Amino acid sequence: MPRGQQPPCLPPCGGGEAKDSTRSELLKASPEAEDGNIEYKLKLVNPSQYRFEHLVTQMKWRLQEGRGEAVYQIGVEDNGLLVGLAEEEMRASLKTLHRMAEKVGADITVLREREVDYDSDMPRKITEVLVRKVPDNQQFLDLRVAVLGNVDSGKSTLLGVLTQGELDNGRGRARLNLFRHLHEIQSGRTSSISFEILGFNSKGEVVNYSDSRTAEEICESSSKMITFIDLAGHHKYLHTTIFGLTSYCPDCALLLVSANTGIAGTTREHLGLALALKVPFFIVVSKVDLCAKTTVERTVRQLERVLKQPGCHKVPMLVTSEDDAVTAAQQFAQSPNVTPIFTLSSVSGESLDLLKVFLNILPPLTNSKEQEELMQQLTEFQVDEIYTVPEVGTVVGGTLSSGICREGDQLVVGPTDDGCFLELRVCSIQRNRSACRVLRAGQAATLALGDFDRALLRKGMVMVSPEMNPTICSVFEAEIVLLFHATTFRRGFQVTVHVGNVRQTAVVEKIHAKDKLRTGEKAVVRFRFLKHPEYLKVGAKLLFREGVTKGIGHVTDVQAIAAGEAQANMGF
Ligand SMILES: Nc1nc2c(ncn2[C@@H]2O[C@H](COP(=O)(O)OP(=O)(O)OP(=O)(O)O)[C@@H](O)[C@H]2O)c(=O)[nH]1
Ligand SMILES: [Mg+2]
Repeated sequence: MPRGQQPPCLPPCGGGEAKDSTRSELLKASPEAEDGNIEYKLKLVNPSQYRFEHLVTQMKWRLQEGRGEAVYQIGVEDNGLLVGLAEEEMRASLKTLHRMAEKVGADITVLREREVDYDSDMPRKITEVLVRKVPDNQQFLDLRVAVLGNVDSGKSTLLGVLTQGELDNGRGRARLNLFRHLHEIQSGRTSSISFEILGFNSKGEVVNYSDSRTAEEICESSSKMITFIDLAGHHKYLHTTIFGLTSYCPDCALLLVSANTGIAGTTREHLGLALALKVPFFIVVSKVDLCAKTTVERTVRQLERVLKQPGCHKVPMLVTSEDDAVTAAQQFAQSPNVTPIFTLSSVSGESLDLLKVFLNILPPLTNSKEQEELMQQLTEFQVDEIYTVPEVGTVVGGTLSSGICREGDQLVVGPTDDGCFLELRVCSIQRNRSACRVLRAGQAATLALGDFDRALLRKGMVMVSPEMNPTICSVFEAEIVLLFHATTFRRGFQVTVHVGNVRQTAVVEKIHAKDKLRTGEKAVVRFRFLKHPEYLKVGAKLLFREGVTKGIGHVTDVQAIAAGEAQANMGF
């Protein structure tokens, strides 16, 4: 179901606001949506062979809608009436559900059971079941989560704890495996972008380095894989953090806030980035072991206040039980405004389980139709990192933004400084350090390019199918909002522009219909890249900054240039 529609999931029966709800509200969920991955079933008792086949087909369709995951709510009528089933009927229904899942090769896990009380002597229950099947052409279901938050809020530590399976000692032990540079180990500060993986098997159990030695082993045992993108909290590395958020196309972001400091340092800035880039996010309040309950509550209240402000328009949802975590995952997937808030500790492990329940159930946030459409398009891979690997040669890391990429594909990469695209061959593909033959739109991977000269590549380039004929430009227009500028923003001003994985200094050539801009004002602005042309698409989200100056917007026009004309166009 497309995000933004009314969530059809059940209202929570324990905790939170549900306690205040009247009984009639509790007994009705939103009617079942025709598309989407949630299916209501009143009962599934002894179906005829014909009906069973129909149920199996329907399950396949729901799984396809949820890109490998579906939720069945048993005991609920199509119109959302929470009727409930007596124990015997429920047992028979779950047995049928098992048979259906077996037939399609899926696994099922009971998410939760709840009683509906109609004042009768016989207790009736509703059971919510997660059905998961890794699509035949995929190794596992895949979700990317960017991790944001102020310096020292505990981002790397939380990821260390989740992915290594051992608690932290409060002095930085858990984050040690995540650091990539010596200076990071010495300072305790993340300066680069690192990727960490957390798997879940078909039963919803965590698969991480506590019982697997290598990433390959984790991939092999998992049916769902969460890739966390650990970003830097320090202001000094904001460019890298923005790059992580704009170029790796995360499904959602996790914003970490330390319980003892509350919103501090770069928290607001990171929150603003997620809002500007329309990346849905949830919040984890960490370090609850360090402070009194009242301090944790104060931080949560502060967050709730900020989230509800007109600029944010979010609906905060505090998660305090497993039941809340299930509801939060479903509502978060269906409405971009719902913002779950977890409170936990990476040292005592308190409430870490709730976050794991949430992550296990959280479905991919793009729906199957969008995904299908992206896969039909021509191949386009964003180059985010470049390495040289001994005995392999040049390797690029990045994300396939559209189409499909196979081992052996011939692609072109560019634009070079003079606006050309160069031919190359994809020798092999790896995802999460394991070999993979086919890459699909939305997936991140590393591609080995054999002896292709590394010096010809740079971050921000694209590798596309030769038929694409990509438009490149050094001059483009964007509709922008100036978020902050100390004085006035005028022609001749230079800023660092971020569009997807493109990051380059550009000069403001013209502000349409105005000669200057002040904080909060909107305009269409013409920019010119200073170094080399870039591949940009109309409609792409744009972010720019220079010192305290900040702005966001989207590309409205590109002045396309032909290959080879670039040098002249850049004024060289
Ligand atoms: N007591 C306690 N300490 C924690 C907790 N989480 C993290 N820490 C400590 O907080 C310090 C900072 O944690 P990091 O994980 O490096 O913070 P970060 O957000 O990754 O910081 P940057 O990468 O610099 O942005 C470390 O000394 C951790 O041991 C927690 O839940 N409780
Ligand atoms: Mg860190």
